[in-house]
Amino acid sequence: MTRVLTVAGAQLGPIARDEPRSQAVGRMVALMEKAHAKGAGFVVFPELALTTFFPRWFITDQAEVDRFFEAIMPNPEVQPLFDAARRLGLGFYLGYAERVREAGRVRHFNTAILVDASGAIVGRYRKVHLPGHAEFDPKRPWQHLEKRYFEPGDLGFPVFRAMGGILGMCICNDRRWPETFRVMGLQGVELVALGYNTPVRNAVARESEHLRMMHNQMSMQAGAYQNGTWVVGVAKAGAEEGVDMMAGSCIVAPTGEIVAQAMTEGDELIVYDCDLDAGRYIKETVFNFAAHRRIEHYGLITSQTGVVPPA
Ligand code: CDV
Repeated sequence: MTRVLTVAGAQLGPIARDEPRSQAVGRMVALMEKAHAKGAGFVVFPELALTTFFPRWFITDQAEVDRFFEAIMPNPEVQPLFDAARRLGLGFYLGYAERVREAGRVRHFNTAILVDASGAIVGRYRKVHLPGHAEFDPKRPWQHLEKRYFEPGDLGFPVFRAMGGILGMCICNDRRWPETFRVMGLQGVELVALGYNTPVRNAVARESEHLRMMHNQMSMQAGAYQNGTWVVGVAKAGAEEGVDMMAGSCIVAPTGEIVAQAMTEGDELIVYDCDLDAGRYIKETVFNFAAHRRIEHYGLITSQTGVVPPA
């Protein structure tokens, strides 16, 4: 018996700085309805899907920064997403800026949640690999201040039994780090959902658009193949507040092949029937971890961050 989960990647076009949550949520519910009409059971939205990608601005007023964050999830403005999940029988992955009071202080995370088809939050992930910088950088045409506005995630890379399979999450820059996928691979992950906000151009170095798209795809394809898992990568795309954001949302099979890909830079749905057992033969042969991993040689990966060349 096959375990097929029909998955939709719900790419979003740009969201303006002053676009109200209700408008973005309305666009997302429309995509959920389309996904349902195409038989999908799970929808993946981008990173920070409810607002514009605000880390591109240096903002000193914390109250203004906090306007991009959600202090409660769900809250009345995003409730239509949860209602649609229940009404349509659709699970979803949602990236958003999380503001939470924990351990007696206010904390800020770049977060994704997994919501099941009953509209219940069944998983949470907080972005581990925060790119960019913490102070204003005058050399950049736009800023990337994730290290200013967020703390690194503190939940690791958990996986969840949901939607009939073993699902994991990561967020944007995480996809470039093989450790992200391997930690989930070691928990038997079958589908990794991820959202991204990636500028088409490199803010600090010369790098062709073609190369940047290649790196985007290559990271997800390698993560998929090396762990025998589906990967669903979904963009916030198009010209957002003067910065061109990469599109190319895609669904990658456990073989590493891209099986569905967005063609536009706007709101667009891609759909594929993902057989959650399709990666089993990879997990049992070339990437049979129990048979082939040599952990006695991997110590540097968890004991050292930067490069230490030989003397
Ligand atoms: N939102 C991101 O994490 N973006 C990074 C950019 C800055 C390179 C990414 O890895 O796509």
